[in-house]
Amino acid sequence: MQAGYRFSIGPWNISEGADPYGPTTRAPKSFDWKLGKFKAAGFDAVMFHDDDVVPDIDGKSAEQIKKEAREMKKKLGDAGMFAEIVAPRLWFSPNTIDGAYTSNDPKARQYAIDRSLRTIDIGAELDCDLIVLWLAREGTYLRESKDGRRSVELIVEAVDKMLAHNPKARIAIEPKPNEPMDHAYIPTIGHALAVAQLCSDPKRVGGLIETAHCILAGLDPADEIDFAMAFGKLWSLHLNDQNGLKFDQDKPFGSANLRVAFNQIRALERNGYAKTGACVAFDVHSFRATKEEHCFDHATNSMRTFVKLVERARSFDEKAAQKLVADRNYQALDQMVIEHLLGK
Ligand code: XUL
Ligand code: MN
Repeated sequence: MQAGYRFSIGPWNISEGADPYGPTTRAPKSFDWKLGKFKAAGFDAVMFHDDDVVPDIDGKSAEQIKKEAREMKKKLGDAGMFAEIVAPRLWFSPNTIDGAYTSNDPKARQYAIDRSLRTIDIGAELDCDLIVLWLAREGTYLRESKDGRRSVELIVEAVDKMLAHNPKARIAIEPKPNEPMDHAYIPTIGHALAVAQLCSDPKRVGGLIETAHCILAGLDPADEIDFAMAFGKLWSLHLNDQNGLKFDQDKPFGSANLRVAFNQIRALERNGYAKTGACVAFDVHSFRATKEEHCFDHATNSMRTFVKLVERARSFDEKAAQKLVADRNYQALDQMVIEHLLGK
């Protein structure tokens, strides 16, 4: 814990550098190797996809899945860490080529729900009640292929089944407007929280905001954080950065726009995010050109930048800023922010 915040990271955040135009550039690392890195860097928690905990999950029985989850729990406990979230990886399987909960094929929809319930079981074994849904393929390649209203109803139906499966489970929807789809059905936190209201137990449905996803939606992530926190519904956070409207870059936090990063920290600070007990996670990836020996630097750098920006947020002269606001002197306010970020 640094600056009062708890930090989390996922095994997928140490990646091998493949992109759609070329193969990997770094060797894969084992989970144990990654866990050692996470701990040494001061992370408190690990984020998981279901098959990060139980590889080849589709071929395993419910009992086997729980057994392997218990083994992971022990491994985490031995490292003094905990599981922050578990997310069903619903976008890899041949069953979900055209979507998971919103697929036009009822067998695909059933597969997605069954797998989500297994994810909740894994969470229970890990003592982790927070289930994240990144609704990767719940959208369309072309709009005429699905019915938007029906899709919302199918998502609500799926979430309701998850809520009924385990009364402790909480669902955090991670919105993203595009990629891999042309358009996704739950593009912003406003959409996610509206869906929560349609569910059988709205109190147990909230959100996870990712910087890059907000920028891809043309929104300011600080406003999205403020919005979710006004509802008490920001249950996790994926900080990273994104240089404009292109593929999801997952750059190190603050890498593209330091001021946007600063404003996200200000939003977390004014809303008391740290006090809610929720974690700050960095959903970041190395640049493809990164050498093997630097394959975790993007994560430790993100944490460093975060802690330094917390200091910048706490030392910002709010009184002076408020005076400029009252005087409508936004020119001076703008320069004050710039000079504060530049330091002495
Ligand atoms: C995809 C993304 C995912 C989720 C976890 O853009 O952010 O890594 O965070 O499933
Ligand atoms: Mn994410």
